[in-house]
Amino acid sequence: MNRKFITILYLLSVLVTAVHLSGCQETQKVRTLKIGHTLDTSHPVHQAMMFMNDRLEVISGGQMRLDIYPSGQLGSERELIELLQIGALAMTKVSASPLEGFIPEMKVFSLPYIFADSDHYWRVLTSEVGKQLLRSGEKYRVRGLAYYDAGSRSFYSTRNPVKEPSDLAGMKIRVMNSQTAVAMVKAMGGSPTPVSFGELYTALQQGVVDGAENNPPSFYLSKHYEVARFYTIDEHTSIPDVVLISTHIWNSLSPQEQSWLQLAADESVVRQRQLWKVATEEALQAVKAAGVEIITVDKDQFKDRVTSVYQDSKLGSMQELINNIQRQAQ
Ligand code: EAX
Repeated sequence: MNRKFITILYLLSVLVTAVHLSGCQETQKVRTLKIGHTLDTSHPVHQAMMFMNDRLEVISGGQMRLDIYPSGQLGSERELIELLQIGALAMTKVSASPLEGFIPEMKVFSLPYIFADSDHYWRVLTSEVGKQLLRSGEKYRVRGLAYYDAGSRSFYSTRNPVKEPSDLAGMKIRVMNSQTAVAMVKAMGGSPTPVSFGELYTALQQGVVDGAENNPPSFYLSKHYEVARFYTIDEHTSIPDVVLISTHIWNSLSPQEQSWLQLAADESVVRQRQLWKVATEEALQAVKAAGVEIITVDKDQFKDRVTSVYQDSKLGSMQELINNIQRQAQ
């Protein structure tokens, strides 16, 4: 069977399951929204979703709740977005990186070193531009509800440490399903290899890839540090996580249900940012204690290598957006 056919069969089976479980179920007048994600239950994203559920139940007086499916049980981030588009799944949280395959403007978030620091990052996310980007998914049948903190991503490797960009030469580096991530690793001199997050531990262990890149909590909680013993703090990207709802499901909610859900999502953002900060500190300490070598580098060396990523012709139409983000640096 070819891949396309398998995908169609898979989607059909999901659709049939959806009729049973329903992306949005009404049992005894309780609206239950299914939300799937790819991270572990100990991850701040999952914890924040549990908080969102608690708040939703309280705010709605017990009339709405979430049903959370962690650890990629329902598919990779790309597949989860597709399920939202057909309304077979109500909600998800994905990185803005794979989202660029559906919403081109999201590419700007995967540009290396676009944010000067975390203040700049949050200033942009909460600005009019950030809000517009969140809403830009509507025409692709996914509505952004909120941004979660996903910190900064750095390289990690199994055999050799990355101390400067030239160390990436000949290394296969796992990237997310994102053209911008591919372009970035290429520009830095590595060989980008898209692998889904759920398959990455084995890919690192078996030498399918020589390294990957992620933020400290995901590096730690995925246990990738067990096989990748070098973590290089080059912080090349700060790509937000995006909480999404299928527009099919959103439009089926009453205005009151929509506002309850939006409020619970907004409150979960505040909680997630607190959880994130603690999780980042804990992750770095824990991997260090487990013997991972943490390498600090001259970030400018990495920055100097990625100017070509900004010259990509497909970014042409997004120049105004990029300028707007860069103008908010101070
Ligand atoms: O969105 O695929 C990844 O590396 C992401 O960081 C992760 O799944 C969270």
